[in-house]
Amino acid sequence: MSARQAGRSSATAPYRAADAFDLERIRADFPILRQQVHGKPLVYLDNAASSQMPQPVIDRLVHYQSAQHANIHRGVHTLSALATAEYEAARCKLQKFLNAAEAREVIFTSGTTDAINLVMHGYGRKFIRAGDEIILTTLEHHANIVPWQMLAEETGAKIRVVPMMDTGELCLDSYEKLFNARTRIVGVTHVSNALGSINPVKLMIALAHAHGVPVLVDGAQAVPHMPVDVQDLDCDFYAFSGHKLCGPTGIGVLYGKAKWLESMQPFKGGGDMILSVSFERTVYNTIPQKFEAGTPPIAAAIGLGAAVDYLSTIGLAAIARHEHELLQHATERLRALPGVRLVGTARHKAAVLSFVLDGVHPHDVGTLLDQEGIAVRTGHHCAQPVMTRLNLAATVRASFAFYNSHAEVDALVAGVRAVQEVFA
Ligand code: 7TS
Repeated sequence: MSARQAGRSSATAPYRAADAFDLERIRADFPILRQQVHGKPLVYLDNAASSQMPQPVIDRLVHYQSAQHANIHRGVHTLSALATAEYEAARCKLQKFLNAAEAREVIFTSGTTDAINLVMHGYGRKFIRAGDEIILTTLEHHANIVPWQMLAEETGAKIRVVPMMDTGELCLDSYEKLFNARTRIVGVTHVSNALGSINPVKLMIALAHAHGVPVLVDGAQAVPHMPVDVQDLDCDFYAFSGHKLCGPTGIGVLYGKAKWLESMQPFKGGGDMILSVSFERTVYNTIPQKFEAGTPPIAAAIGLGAAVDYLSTIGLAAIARHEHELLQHATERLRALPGVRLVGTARHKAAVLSFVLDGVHPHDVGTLLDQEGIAVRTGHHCAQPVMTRLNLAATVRASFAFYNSHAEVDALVAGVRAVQEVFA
């Protein structure tokens, strides 16, 4: 018997069913969704920027802070041992979530940006020299462009860019032709944050490996929406953020194959990342500690562990199915409106719908939708090369999560029609 059948309030019974997708029960787990904005029920469609946190994750953070907090890896006292065990247990949850071969391949970072910068410093500054080449794609978020530009400027390396078609799909023929003996790394986003295109990363990784080149996948927009298996993908690095995954801000993950992480130089120096220090010689710690200098965001890591537990209970496959239905519904309804142009029509897409309205600036659309309680993002989405390629300065972007409903999609469509009437 479910909690609801038993007459309990769904707000006090976190989602537990592994087999049935019960949207009402799921929504009841998210206190923020009960809010009103400008007197209207909140319709939160800015999940690509940051997702919301369910009560079990909030509760886990409160429990940690109220009963378990101490610094980790350094105290013999009980609380320090407990906090250390909980932090390392969170690492094991992330290992399982990604199907990484070993827990030491999971490095806690402050987010995707930090994880990519770690690869740039740890791998790039060690292995990339003048004249070497870095392959990126047009679809990258600035977080997977700017660090590599900094490295290119410092070393004299070159950046080569995989072009994109009008649909928002990468030109794979061109990708293959970019490889040569100087190619040192490929950086590719799994899912485009601006358009939602799902890139064929498994194929792209296999092609890179055929040339002996490692691949960094930016998974910030993929892990919240589909099952990800890093061993199946065979990626060398995989980066993502906790706050897009129903977890806290200030935490993220870099998965790296042990053979790379072991051969890389540390990114940040300090406590915990060393085995011994003298003014003559410092010996670095083994992985993962080698890449986790200083006191890490302990509570946030434990919160992220609780978030992946929560998502795994619902199931990423079920999440992907529900979000796909939402995306299809939104695509059909918005496409049917005269004066609306969808931006990004790749065959394989996840959870993101970008669009523009004839004669209305995206920022005006966002501001008017907000008056209706509807949260969307407008602008270039930190993916300016995508906008430039499509001759756009900005789009309106609705991005969905598993807790969104068909009714919320309908509210968005009604909101867009109301905006059009204002500007008619
Ligand atoms: N990579 C991708 C693909 C992203 O979508 C983002 C954030 C990042 C990297 C950076 O993540 P952070 O957690 O380190 O900031 N994307 C967005 C977005 O689409 N709207 O706001 C942030």
